[in-house]
Amino acid sequence: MDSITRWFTEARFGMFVHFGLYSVPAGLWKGETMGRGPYSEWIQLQANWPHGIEGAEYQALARDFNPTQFDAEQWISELVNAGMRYLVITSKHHDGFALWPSKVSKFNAVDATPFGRDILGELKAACDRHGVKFGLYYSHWLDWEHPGGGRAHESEEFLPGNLWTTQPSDEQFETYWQGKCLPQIAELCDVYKPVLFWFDTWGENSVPYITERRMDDLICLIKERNPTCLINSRIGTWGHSKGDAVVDFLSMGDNAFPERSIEQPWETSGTLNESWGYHQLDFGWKSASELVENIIRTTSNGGNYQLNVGPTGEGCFQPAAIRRLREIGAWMAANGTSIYGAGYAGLPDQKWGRITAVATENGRRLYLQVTKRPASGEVTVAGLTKLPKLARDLETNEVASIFQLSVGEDLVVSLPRHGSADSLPQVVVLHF
Ligand code: H79
Repeated sequence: MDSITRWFTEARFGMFVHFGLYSVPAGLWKGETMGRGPYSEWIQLQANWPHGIEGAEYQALARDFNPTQFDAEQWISELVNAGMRYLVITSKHHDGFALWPSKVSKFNAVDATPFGRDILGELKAACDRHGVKFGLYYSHWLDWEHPGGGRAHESEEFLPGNLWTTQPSDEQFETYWQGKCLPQIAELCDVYKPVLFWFDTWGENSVPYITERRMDDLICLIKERNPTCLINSRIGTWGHSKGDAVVDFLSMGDNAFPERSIEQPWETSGTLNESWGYHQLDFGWKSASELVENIIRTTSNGGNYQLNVGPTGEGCFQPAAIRRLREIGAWMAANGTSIYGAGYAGLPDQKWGRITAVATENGRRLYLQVTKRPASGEVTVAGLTKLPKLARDLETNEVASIFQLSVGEDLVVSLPRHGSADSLPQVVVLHF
C-alpha cells in the first residue's frame, strides 16, 4: 500500500462540501419550492416542474453569486475541530459551474461572478496551513452547461417535457469530453494538486458515455500528472472490464452503509440533512449521535465517512451544521484513538454496538463502541480468542471490571459509569 492510500485508510473522516450557483436559490425558484427530490443542486432540472430552467436563465445566477461571508480559514477550522482529516469540494457540479478561474470555460467563480475570487485556491491554501488534505469532486459525466455534456434520463423522476433529458450523441459528448472535461481535470491536477478525485456516476445511464476508453484516458491523464492521486469507483467502474481494479477506492451510494467489511479502501458519503447543496427548506437534520454512529459504522467495516456540508449562498455554514460538527468534534477529541487508523475487528455483530480494532506492536487493541447501552450496564463480547488484560473507559480512564462466566464463554464487561447519561457512544478499550 503506498503512503497516500495508507493515509486515506487511516484518516477515516473527511468533509464533503457542495457549493455552487445552486447555493443561491437554495431549493426555491421564484418563490416556489422546486419539484421532486430533496437535492438543491438539481434545481436546474427540478424548478418549473416538470420543465426545468432554461440554460441561459440558470447560468445568469452567476451574476448573483457573491458569497461575501466566505472565509476559507473558518471552513477549515470547523473541519479540523470536527476531527476531519480531509476536504472534498465540488470543483464543478452537474450545472457545469467551476469554482476556480478555469482557462477552459468562463463559466466560473472568477470570470462570471461579481465575487471574482478563486474559491479552490483559498481553500487549498487554508488546507495547507492546517495540514488538511485537499480533494476534488468533479462531475465528469453530467454537465448541463456544455452542449455535449451528459443529461438526466427521462424516467419516473423526470417526465417528458423536461428541458434536460435529451441525450447528447456520442460525437457531441466527445466534444465535451475533449473540450471541457479533460482539459479542466488537467488544470485542476496542475494548479491544485488534489490528493484525490471524487467522480460521480450511478446506475446504468452513464455507461454509454463513460466508456472504458474514456475512463482509461481520464485515469491516465491524472496519474501522468500526479501518480499518487487517488480516484474513486464512481468514475464508472461498472462500465469497465477491469471493474474496481482500475481505481484506488470505492465510493458507496449516497448515505449507503455496507453491512460487511470490505478489503479495498472505501468511503461512504453522507449528508447532515437531506440535500447536498444548501436548501432553505431542508429541516431533516440528523442528530449528532446518529452522525457519530455513522463514523463508527464505516470505521468498524474498514471504511471512511465523508460528511457533507452545504454552505449558504453567502458562504456560511448554517448554525445547525456547526453545532453538529462541534459535537462530533468533541467526541472525536476524546475518542479519536478508536477511529483514526482503526478498522474491522473480525468479530461477530454485537447487540450493544460495534467494535473497532487497532493493530499494536504486540497484537491489537479493541474498542467497544457502545451505541446502545443496555440498562444492566453490562455488555458481552462474543468471539474473543484471547482475554484482555485490562478494560477501561477511553474518555475517563475508569477501569471496567471484566469476567467470564466460564472458560470459552463470552466476555462480560461491566461498563464504567461514565457515559451512562450521555447520548453519544461510550467507548471502552480492551488491552491485551
Ligand atoms: O452530488 C450529490 C448528488 O447531486 C449526486 N451525487 C451526490 C454526491 C447524485 N445525484 N443523483 N444521485 C446522486 C443519485 C440519483 C438521484 C436521482 Fe434524482 C433520482 C436523480 C433523479 C432522480 C435526486 C432526486 C436528484 C433528483 C431527484
